[in-house]
Amino acid sequence: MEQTYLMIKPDGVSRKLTGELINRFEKKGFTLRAAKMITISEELAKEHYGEHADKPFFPGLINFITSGPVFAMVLEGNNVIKEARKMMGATNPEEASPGTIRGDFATEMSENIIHGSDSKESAKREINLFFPEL
Ligand code: RTP
Ligand code: MG
Repeated sequence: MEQTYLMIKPDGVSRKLTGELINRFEKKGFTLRAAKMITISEELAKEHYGEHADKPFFPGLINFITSGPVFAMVLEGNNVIKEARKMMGATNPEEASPGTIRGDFATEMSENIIHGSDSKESAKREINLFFPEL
């Protein structure tokens, strides 16, 4: 069964959206396989977002994602990588449709509530990075 890596970002955790978001994914029919609350080190953040290392927003992104606890999850189900991304909505909340997580709960790109793996390769890499025991 397909698995993806999801992470409720520090803004989502501090706004107490963790339960609401888990609820959405479970109601959809996906299974929570693993979960933990962690504060990410700078090193892990840079590894996770390595593909963006050369982008101008990288320092701000690293600063933000390490600014407080995140809720890290492995979610399992049919086509879950793509479906979870659909449920999250567009990266920029201004473009995210109502009904999506970013469309419903965020207003700006820098604080967009949740991360989700964008491909099978990313999912494998990110699950290994955050849940090496699985
Ligand atoms: P994520 O990795 O966090 O799930 O988000 P994503 O796939 O939808 O978007 P991605 O392109 O991977 O970007 C990672 C995060 O960097 C911030 N970002 N800022 N132009 C910008 O200012 C810009 N572009 C991206 C966002 O917070 C995005 O979630
Ligand atoms: Mg991404």
